[in-house]
Amino acid sequence: MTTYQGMARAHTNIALIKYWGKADSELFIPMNSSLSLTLDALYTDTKVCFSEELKQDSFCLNGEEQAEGAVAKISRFLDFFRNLAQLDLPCRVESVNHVPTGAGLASSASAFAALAAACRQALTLDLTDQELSTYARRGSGSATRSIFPGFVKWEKGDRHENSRAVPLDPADWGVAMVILALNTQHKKIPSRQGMAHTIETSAFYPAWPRLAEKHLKEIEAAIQRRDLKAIGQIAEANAMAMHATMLASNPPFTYFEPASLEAMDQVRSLRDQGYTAYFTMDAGPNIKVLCPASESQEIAQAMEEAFPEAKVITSQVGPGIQTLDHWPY
Ligand code: 2P0
Repeated sequence: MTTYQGMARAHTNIALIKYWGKADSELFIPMNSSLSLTLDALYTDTKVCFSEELKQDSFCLNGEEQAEGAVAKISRFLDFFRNLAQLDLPCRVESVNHVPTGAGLASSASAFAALAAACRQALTLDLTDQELSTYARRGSGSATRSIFPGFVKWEKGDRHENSRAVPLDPADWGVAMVILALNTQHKKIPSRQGMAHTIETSAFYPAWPRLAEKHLKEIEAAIQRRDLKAIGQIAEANAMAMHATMLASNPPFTYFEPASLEAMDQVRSLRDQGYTAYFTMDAGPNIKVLCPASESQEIAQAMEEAFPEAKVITSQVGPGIQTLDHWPY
């Protein structure tokens, strides 16, 4: 019986320079390069088993068997690896997402990075981490960056092979992030759909790739000199610029909710009190606060007091993908 098994863990990442818009939606080539911080607190463990004993692909997430649509998406992704290994075996995929339930933080970034790493291990594929990031990208753009630890750049490239992640800095100099999960009931627009609509209709979109590339140069210089204040200022400006492109689309839409705006105010007020705290926000209402690790507990406490309904998660910087030698469940 031929069976190939692999297990891997990948952590999620939060973009400080955002990816918003695809130049090629087939290949997932982005309109601009982006940059993120990998987080320790949120991750996905994934086990794959390619076997001739199986009849078809299947996918179990957090102990729940997934429906046809979700399996089809996974199957298309597995095909990249089956093609590389030149084999045609069905695969069983099991994943456990370590994301607090109901926090509105479910992420495809750690999911596809873990799946790609598990496939590489199972099929003993001769792929570097950088090459692996190009495959992770084909599952979800943000997964490209979850292959590496710390501050990671996703170079946009112009074809499959060169749209890849580059590790910039392990961020092991006291960087942290406090996540304010606002857990609202509002149904969000999937980011894939949101970015396509923004490109098609937003009068502000043409300015976005240029601004993002400028922010990227500035933030890379700030990372190099370990200037967390400058990193935070650039990240905050970049997030707001991305959200502005959506406000200027037609019909307009936004991920801002009243609580998101209140949380931004809270971060500004923490700054007034002397904290080095800067926010960013993605395709949902949650606010993430970049800060020094030494201030993260006090910032988290202030957030908990201001938003008693929310879940507050303090995260250190996360590692890159890891293979697992046993399945911890
Ligand atoms: C980012 N986001 O850079 C940006 C900021 C959301 C806002 O990457 O279509 O789930 O699978 O490539 O990666 C979310 O988009 O989209 C995202 P697809 P993805 O983190």
